[in-house]
Formats: sequence, structure tokens, C-alpha cells
Amino acid sequence: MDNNNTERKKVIFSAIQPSGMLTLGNYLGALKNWVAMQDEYNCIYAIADLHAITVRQEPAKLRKQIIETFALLLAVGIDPQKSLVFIQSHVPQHAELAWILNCNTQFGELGRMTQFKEKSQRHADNINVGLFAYPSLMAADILLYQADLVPVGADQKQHLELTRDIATRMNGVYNNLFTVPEPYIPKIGARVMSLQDPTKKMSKSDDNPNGYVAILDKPEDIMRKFKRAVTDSEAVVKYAEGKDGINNLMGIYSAVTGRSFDQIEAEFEGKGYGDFKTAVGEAVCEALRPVRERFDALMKDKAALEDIYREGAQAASRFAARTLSKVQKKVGLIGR
Ligand code: ATP
Ligand code: LTN
Repeated sequence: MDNNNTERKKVIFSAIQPSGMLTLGNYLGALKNWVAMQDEYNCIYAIADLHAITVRQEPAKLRKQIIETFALLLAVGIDPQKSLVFIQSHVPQHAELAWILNCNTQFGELGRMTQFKEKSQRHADNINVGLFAYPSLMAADILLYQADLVPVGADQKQHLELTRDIATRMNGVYNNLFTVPEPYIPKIGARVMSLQDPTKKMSKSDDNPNGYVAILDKPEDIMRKFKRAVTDSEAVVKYAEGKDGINNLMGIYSAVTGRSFDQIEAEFEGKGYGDFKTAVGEAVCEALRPVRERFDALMKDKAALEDIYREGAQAASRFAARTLSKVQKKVGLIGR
């Protein structure tokens, strides 16, 4: 990361959980923006592996997913020369600051989090303390880097609000500890819906794999999923209320080709849904092909990949250590 310019650029922090194969939704809704922000901002991106273990994981599978998610971030265009990119658990200050934040977060605040309520229902046999404290670890991620802006989806807004509350409260008690982060809503943003139920968002944890396109899906699978995509019986390619399936396909096509909805409507005037679905599938395959190729190349050289995540963690750790040390001293611990 270019430290000479960092002072003036705003700091962006975001993270993604290595909890499955990332989807076209993650790509168009998050990762593409992460890439686009690299020149304008001082970007810090993490693989949130400590968050992933708040629900039970199979160790071998998790290990594989962490590496693959890391490689995928590089493959989509996150450039370690421009941005800090690392694996959360490799930077011990995250867990250390999280403990101090836990001691400054109220039980009631965490108990109100809708994600906690929802996940404790889904994982009723494992309502662990980590699941409960998930938002204070997320706050530690953000506050360690004094982030100005945090791009998050709607489901994480409440956690970001809590981060702001914790930061503001601790700033009041301990005087000027943290930058209070703002949510970042990207200029270009696509909410990609499930191909099987276009009223639901496309999700990597969907039980039906035909509902989502994984970034690394093979072209034939991508084509098949688009051909089976749920549409309507009107057979007109037009953006309109009630045409959730077509609206979603138009959104995807627009995001990957850069064409406007008007242009897309004109392009498919008089043509059927079959032609349209094929065109969307092909455009997505084309957009994802270079990503898959770069991913394959990166995964072939594990040693080089390891160098990148080790260097990323070292650089992040130097940054994080400054904040942690300041916090430790201010709360009355003796700095190391
Ligand atoms: P899960 O399906 O397991 O709940 P997810 O696929 O929703 O996970 P997250 O890890 O919660 O993924 O989200 C990572 C980022 O990707 C977030 O910024 C989120 O807003 C974005 N994202 C996820 N799914 C979509 C989608 N369908 N459309 C747009 N953005 C998405
Ligand atoms: N909880 C987030 C991932 C995440 C994150 C963060 C996002 C962990 N730490 C800090 C923004 C900032 C998720 O599941 N999407």
C-alpha cells in the first residue's frame, strides 16, 4: 500500500466470510465495487474466517474455502499493491481488540441484533458466545483501521450502527479513540436475485444450486442455470413491475455489459425469452471467464499465494497494532 498517499485518502474497510463459494450476487453486489474503489480510497479487505467459525464448520472444508476466497479476491482484481488484503485470523489484534470492545458492549445491545436472533433459530443446537459477540468482532475489524467508510449490504447495517454506537461511547469515555465509520452505498450497485425465486436475493447458502451462479461455475453450468431461470408468461423483454425474473435478468445483463435498460429492451424487441436468457448466460460466462482463469493460475502456485497473504497480514498488523496499543493504554492496560 502506498503510504505516502494514504493520509489524504479515506479508509475503506470491508470483509467477506469464507462460508461457501461466492456467487454472481457477491461479485456484482460487492466485489466489483471493492475493485473499483481501490484507486480512490485506501482499501482494506479481509477474509472474515473468525466470523465464519461462529457457526459449525468442517475444518478441512473451511481451510479450503479460506484459501479459495482469498484467491478469488485477487482473481476479481483486488490488487495487493494497491490495497491491504489479508486473512482476519492472521492479524491477532482483531481478537484482542474484540475482547476490549466486548467489555464495552452491553448484553442488551447484542441481544437485539436481528442476525443473532435469526441465526440462533437456525443453529439452535449451537448458540455459542461467539455468535452472540459476532458484532463486536466486526466492530474491532473496522475500528482497528480507523475506517471512514464501510461498504455493507442491508443485512449488515445494524451491525455497523452498533459499531458506531460502541465507537462513539468509547470516544466519550476514553477521549478520541476511534474514527466513527459511515456506511458506504456504492454508486453502482446491483442486487442480484435468485434465478429460481426472483423475489429472494441470490445466496450462496441457497439449498437449490440452480438459484445461484457461483463465480467459478463452469460455462455449461452457467448456461444451464440461466436457461432454467424463472421468468413470466408475457414473453416481452421489458423492465416492469411484477416481472421480477426478467427484471433480475435485465439487471444482471446490464451490470455485465454496461448497457442501459432501454438499450436492452431495444436489443430484444420481438425476440423471445429463450434468446434473451442465452444472451445473458453468454455475457455472464464472458465476464466470469477471466476471473476463473486467474483463479486457476493463482491456485496452481500456493507458495506465491501464501507470500501474498503473509505480507498482507504483516502490513495490516503494523497498522492495527497502533490502534490496539492506543486503546490498551487508554483503558488502563500497560502497553506491550
Ligand atoms: P449467505 O448467502 O451465506 O447469507 P451471502 O451470499 O448473502 O451469504 P455475505 O457474505 O453475507 O453473502 O455478503 C457478502 C457481500 O456480498 C455483502 O456485501 C452483500 O451485500 C453482498 N451480496 C451478497 N449477496 C448479494 C446479492 N444477491 N446481490 C447483491 N449483493 C450481494
Ligand atoms: N459480517 C460480514 C462480514 C464482515 C464485515 C466486517 C463486513 C466481517 N467483518 C467488517 C464489513 C466490515 C458479512 O457476513 N457479510
